[in-house]
Amino acid sequence: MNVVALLAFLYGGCLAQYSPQTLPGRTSIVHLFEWRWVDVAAECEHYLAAHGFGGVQISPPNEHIVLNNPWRPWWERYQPISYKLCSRSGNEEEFRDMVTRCNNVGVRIYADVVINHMCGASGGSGTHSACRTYFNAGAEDFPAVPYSSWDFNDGRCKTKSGNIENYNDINQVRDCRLVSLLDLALEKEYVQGKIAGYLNKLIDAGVAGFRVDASKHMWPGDMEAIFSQLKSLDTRWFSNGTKPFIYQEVIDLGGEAIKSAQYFGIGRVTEFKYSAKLGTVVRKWSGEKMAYLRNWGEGWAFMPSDRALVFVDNHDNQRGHGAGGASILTFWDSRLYKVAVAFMLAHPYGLTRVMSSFRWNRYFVNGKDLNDWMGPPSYSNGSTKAVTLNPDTTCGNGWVCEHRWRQIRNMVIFRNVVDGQPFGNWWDNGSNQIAFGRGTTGFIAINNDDWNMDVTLQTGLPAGTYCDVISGQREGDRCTGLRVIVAADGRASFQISNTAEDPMLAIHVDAKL
Ligand code: QV4
Ligand code: CA
Repeated sequence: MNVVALLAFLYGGCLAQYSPQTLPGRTSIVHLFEWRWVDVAAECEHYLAAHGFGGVQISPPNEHIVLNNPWRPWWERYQPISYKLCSRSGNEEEFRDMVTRCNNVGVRIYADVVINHMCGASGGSGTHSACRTYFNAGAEDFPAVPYSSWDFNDGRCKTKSGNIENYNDINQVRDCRLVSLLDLALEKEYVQGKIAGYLNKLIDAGVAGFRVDASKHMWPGDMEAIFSQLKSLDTRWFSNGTKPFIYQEVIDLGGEAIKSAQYFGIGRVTEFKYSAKLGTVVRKWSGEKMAYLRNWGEGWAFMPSDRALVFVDNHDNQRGHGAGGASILTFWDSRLYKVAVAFMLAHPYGLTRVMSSFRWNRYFVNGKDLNDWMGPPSYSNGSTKAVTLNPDTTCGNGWVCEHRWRQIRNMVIFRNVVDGQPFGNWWDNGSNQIAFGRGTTGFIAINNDDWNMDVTLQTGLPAGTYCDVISGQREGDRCTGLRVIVAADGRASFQISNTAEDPMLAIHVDAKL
């Protein structure tokens, strides 16, 4: 190995935990929230690989509590009972089969790992868990791990209730119970070893990394002690010595004692400001305008781009949980949602995660959705329904499949095409009409004003006729959508009606006719 290669290797090795280890040119991941493993595997093979998706965030794969009041809430999966690979999404065999099949078509799997706690204190005792494994929450007894009361933080927590009461007290946030969830003593080598064993089992199955749940509630030093015990990724699919991708769930909207930056040494961190702010801008609330997006990213006091995991909505804030607020855009507001997702995927900031949801019966009382607990589409015995496909490639059985919406799926490809190209050729009308390009490879124009947009702009693109990937796409030398003609000087005219189904146009060099 020459010196340059050696340096590149060492550099790559050191920074491995920030890279999703996707195939080259694949830049986004998708969260298939609550999908069954058999459906994820099929989606990798039949859709994600062909449409340029880099990987999938899956719901927690370990054994969790089963709750009947409310009935089978989605959040039961955030209450671990053991580290057996057995959950509402499927059993261990199905899990291993999914990871293998997705990797075989070049789509990575990232496991959502819940390692800060076990189930809630009032979870009862018995075998009401995904694999009927016995536990006793009151006695803090989880024999299948095994954990006993020695392995929990009770002694270290100083609040009266034993729960987190004040988010400005770092010790409480990390050593007390998050909404009564039994808080693991992560400073104990024994506990660290059990968790590292669980994560290594997932690595052995072939996962490429982890979404680390509730990271704010764990001391970075304890997390480092756990992650330093991790194996390299499976050499069936990854080169020798590749470390797992790590992205940590820390909700830092500013104003709390715990900052995202405290976790940068371990891996990437979720940038929740991105989701909250983008929703506010696209909704034009609080005096925000699309024109202000000119310096989006670090210019908005977000974390460094190479540390950020970004999204328009996630499984919590789309239903009012964890930093949810009225500004968050979701599939329920589909027109504005597509605008926000298109902007995210066109803009270079951060590593992008697309949300894929299920529908539930929202029931608002005084602005709060009383059905925010509702679990995935399921049968009366509690088993999750399959993701079925309609003839028009949308999903049935209550699955929303935002990632299959033409406008979103085609922008995932746009991001792959423009990868590495600089942000440039910004234009705005001082209000809510904006446009920008990515070097010489792609350009997007959005009209979020209440009047028509009609401008000629420098796109930076080579001359030619391009197919708009929002209204359609290039299929061979045919375009199923609108066309945009770029002149020899790189300029093109953009007319976007404010009442268009999707008020935007996006073109890139792979959609040139
Ligand atoms: C309730 C009360 C407690 C009370 C207890 C008594 O709130 O004060 O002591 O009953 O039994 C569920 C219920 C919650 C209940 C708790 C324990 O909603 O009301 O406590 O269970 O029984 C998800 C849901 C939570 C859910 C949890 C466990 O969002 O509602 O709690 O799963 O099932 C913060 C964190 C951030 C977190 C976010 C939601 O900093 O880390 O809140 N986000 C992640 C996940 C999220 C998950 C968890 C963390 C917990 O993304 O989905 O919470 O693993 O911002
Ligand atoms: Ca904790």
